[in-house]
Amino acid sequence: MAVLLSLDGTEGVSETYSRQSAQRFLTAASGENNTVDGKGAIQFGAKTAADAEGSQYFGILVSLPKPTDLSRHRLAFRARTNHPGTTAAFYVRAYNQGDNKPAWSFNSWNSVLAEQWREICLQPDLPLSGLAWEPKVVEDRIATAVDRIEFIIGSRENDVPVDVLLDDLRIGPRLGSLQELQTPHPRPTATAIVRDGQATATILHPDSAAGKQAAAVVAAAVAERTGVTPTVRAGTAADRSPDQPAIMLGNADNNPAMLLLYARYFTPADSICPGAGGWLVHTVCDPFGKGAAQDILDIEIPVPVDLL
Ligand SMILES: [Ca+2]
Repeated sequence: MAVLLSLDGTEGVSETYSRQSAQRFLTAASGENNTVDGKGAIQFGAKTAADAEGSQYFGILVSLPKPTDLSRHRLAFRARTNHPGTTAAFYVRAYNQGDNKPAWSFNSWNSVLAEQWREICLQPDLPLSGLAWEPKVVEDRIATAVDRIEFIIGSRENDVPVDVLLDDLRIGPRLGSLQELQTPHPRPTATAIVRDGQATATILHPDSAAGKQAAAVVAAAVAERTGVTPTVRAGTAADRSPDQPAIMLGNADNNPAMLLLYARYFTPADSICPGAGGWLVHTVCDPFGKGAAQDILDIEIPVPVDLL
């Protein structure tokens, strides 16, 4: 994601809601635990009125350098509060240039702000960080020329402190959702491990004498059938999401290359399953979405456990 605003200070920031409150503040925060990017953060807050009836809100508007099309994007920023017990509400809204009604609006009354910094991601229709999309507020407006973003905090309690610190506003491409899927991902039925006289698959084995020996057996079998010997080496954590087909030996407990596949339930192979004396061979087709039709990432997992 790219930095949209580094939110270092109060330049280009104006107050909204309860502007007449004498007990509110807007400042540039800095120092340990008060900034994430190390260049300062925006902090605003207030002490709520002692005699108010109903909810009290305090907001700021942050100007963007130029109108920005958010319709195909998501936003992310860091936020925290010094008063998690009382800063119950958090709203974020985005406005198109020249329009005083929001084209994006999210809210939560569930105390999403904590004392520790957390990342908040926003994308219409996709609840990412506990803030709900507000279709009735947005109506039919599309965020194609956003020139300012509003952050609002609120409380239903009287005579209590509320605040928020905001830092490092970034923009990235919007995430796809299940509702937008047009077709299922293609399911390849074959994977080339040798193509045009070149090995396309690497054999990744446990870093042990038994692992090395097992890999040599598999490499020899490939060479016998194709005339090409694939690269053989110990699997590492850097191999968890390989770009090319791989033949992985062992299991998640003795081959670090398999940890991500295991964590995502693509393979059950660990020291319990299939267990001593058991074996399991299976293929995982393009588990990380990196393969095109002819370049499918296949992971084959021969697990002659007794050999390892
Ligand atoms: Ca900053």
